[in-house]
Amino acid sequence: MNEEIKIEDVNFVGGDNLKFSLLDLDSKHESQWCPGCGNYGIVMAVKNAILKLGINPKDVLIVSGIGCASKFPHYLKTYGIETIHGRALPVATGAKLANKDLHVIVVGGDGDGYGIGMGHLMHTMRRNINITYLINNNEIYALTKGQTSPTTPKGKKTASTPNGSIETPVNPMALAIGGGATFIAKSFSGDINHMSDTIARAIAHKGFSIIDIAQICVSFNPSMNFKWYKDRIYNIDDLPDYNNKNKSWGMIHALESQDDKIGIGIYYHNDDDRETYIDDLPEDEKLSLVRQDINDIDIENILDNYE
Ligand SMILES: Cc1ncc(C[n+]2csc(CCOP(=O)(O)OP(=O)(O)O)c2C)c(N)n1
Ligand code: SF4
Repeated sequence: MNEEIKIEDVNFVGGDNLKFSLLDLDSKHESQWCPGCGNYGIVMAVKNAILKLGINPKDVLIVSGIGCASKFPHYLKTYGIETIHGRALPVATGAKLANKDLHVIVVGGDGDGYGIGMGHLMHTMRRNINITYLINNNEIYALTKGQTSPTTPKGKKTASTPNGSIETPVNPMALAIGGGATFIAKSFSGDINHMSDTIARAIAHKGFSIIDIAQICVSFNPSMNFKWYKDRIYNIDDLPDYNNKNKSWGMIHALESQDDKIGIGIYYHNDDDRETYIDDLPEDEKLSLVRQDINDIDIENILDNYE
């Protein structure tokens, strides 16, 4: 069973906390991603985060939807499940409720999370399910070859908008603050150190954590390349009044961060924001449901009601 992780104990720069190695996390599956895809860096960062936190890979479950990003579970030697487009969060919620000792990490694209899966995202945030959600946001539907997604910038020409998108994109950080997530961050697939540190903090957070990762897609969004991002990215923790405990601060800066100026960092982080969903479930109070003895449970009375 996992011990609770205390983020102060984590040595982010050295290797003192390493109990496992990168080899322990290597799935040996051949990659189906394009050379140069930002998803490679994100896999590396998740591995780094798991190692730095000293988590046993057997205690990790990675859940995804469908899309390029959703091939993620294939490339780490942890438990993993590739589910249905937009449905990763309900599956992850069920897994966490059944076994609260698992570190559940959900990974998917912006179409998966902010499009078809948006309803699930809102309810997972308000319930404060203690899982981590990574959205590999390449601002396009990549697997299906380049249609507009909910984060595609207005005016962008795509396979489905040959004259330019006429829709206003979702602002992920503002959405998450409004939705009640209790750890909200933005990172960049070209900055492995930033992602590793942010993902480790998100996993260690008690509550629902979401990281929107600006992800390079060299094949279907080639104009938004490494240099394009580097010219626009700034670190929000360099701002003189940085205060990630204050939702209003986070919201103001989330609304300022759009495609011409992209602020990476933690917008909001509060372990004491409110109870997690499982904290309010008496059945889950001591032992995970999967570890509880069900031999003495008699459901005959309940079943009788349905006769
Ligand atoms: C229910 C359902 N609707 C539509 C699809 C087709 N489909 C597969 S992946 C995808 C979108 C992929 O974009 P995104 O989620 O952003 O991930 P990416 O491929 O960019 O990583 C769509 C529409 C599907 N597989 N299932
Ligand atoms: S199409 Fe884009 S997102 Fe998909 S594997 Fe290739 S580079 Fe990555």
